[in-house]
Amino acid sequence: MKGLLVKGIAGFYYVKTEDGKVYECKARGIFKKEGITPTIGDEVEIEPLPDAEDEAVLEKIYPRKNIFIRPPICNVDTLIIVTAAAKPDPSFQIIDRFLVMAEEAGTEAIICVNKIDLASDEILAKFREIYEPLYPLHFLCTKQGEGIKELKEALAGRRCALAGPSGVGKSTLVNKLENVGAETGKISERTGRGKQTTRHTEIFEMEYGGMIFDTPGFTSFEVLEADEQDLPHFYPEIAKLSGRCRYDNCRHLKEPGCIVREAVKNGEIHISRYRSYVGQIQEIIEKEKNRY
Ligand SMILES: Nc1nc2c(ncn2[C@@H]2O[C@H](COP(=O)(O)OP(=O)(O)OP(=O)(O)O)[C@@H](O)[C@H]2O)c(=O)[nH]1
Ligand SMILES: [Mg+2]
Ligand SMILES: [Zn+2]
Repeated sequence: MKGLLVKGIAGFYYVKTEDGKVYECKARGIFKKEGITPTIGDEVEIEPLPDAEDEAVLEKIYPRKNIFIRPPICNVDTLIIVTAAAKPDPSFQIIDRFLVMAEEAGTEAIICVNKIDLASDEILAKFREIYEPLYPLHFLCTKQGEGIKELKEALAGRRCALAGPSGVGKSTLVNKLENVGAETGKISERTGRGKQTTRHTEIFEMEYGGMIFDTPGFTSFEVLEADEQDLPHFYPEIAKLSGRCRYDNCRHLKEPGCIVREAVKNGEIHISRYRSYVGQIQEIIEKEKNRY
């Protein structure tokens, strides 16, 4: 029977079949031997156990369109990067890292700035300044349902994954898109951060068509698989200038004749984005150095 892996907890995989029934599955040993981990979003083949109501064996995983390591999900059409305008304060660096993840996986990316009820005009203007030229940008007050209708329209028919730090309102957003009962939490008074309310990734099917993956909040990342040469391609505004620097292998750091740095100076590339790029490439260089 064909199905969709919607949830995985402690070695059990929950697979929803076409008739809407959910089976609790164990994976065949062969996957482990081959180093394959069943992943949320996988399209799979299951074999129900003869003497159990809703238990089955996960037999086969169909080829994946893409896969993310953290959060571990696959077959994503659109990555919805959620940030709060305040509480917790936004980090452009974290947003840029998620954007690189999306570029790397070859998915679309949408940025949602939530909690605009708590935001200053300055911060909203800053979001526009940095991201409007690059990616679709939605401003939301999820609590009051503001901006939800437009977002729904943009997401119809797609498999979307929510990504963003704890407490920005991902699960609240899932419930606003459709009341599916995703668990939500409060912001800590003391730290101003979220409390990691969502522990496990889960897929919710939406009535307007499409599906949403709710994921736990992430702010730290496994350093990219990407190497130095790849990273510039994951910043579209840098990729656009590809091949125009004096040196072919320009990393756009301190090399003379660098067109990218020129573009930062004259405002064509936003300084905030360039800072994220520099931070990431330095991290990659550092990591590569330590490998030898
Ligand atoms: N003021 C305001 N608060 C909001 C808004 N949207 C969500 N919140 C609140 O933010 C808090 C955190 O929301 P969650 O939906 O649990 O956040 P999350 O991103 O799922 O967090 P994790 O599951 O920990 O990753 C809750 O108290 C929500 O009520 C909004 O638009 N405005
Ligand atoms: Mg959550
Ligand atoms: Zn350069």
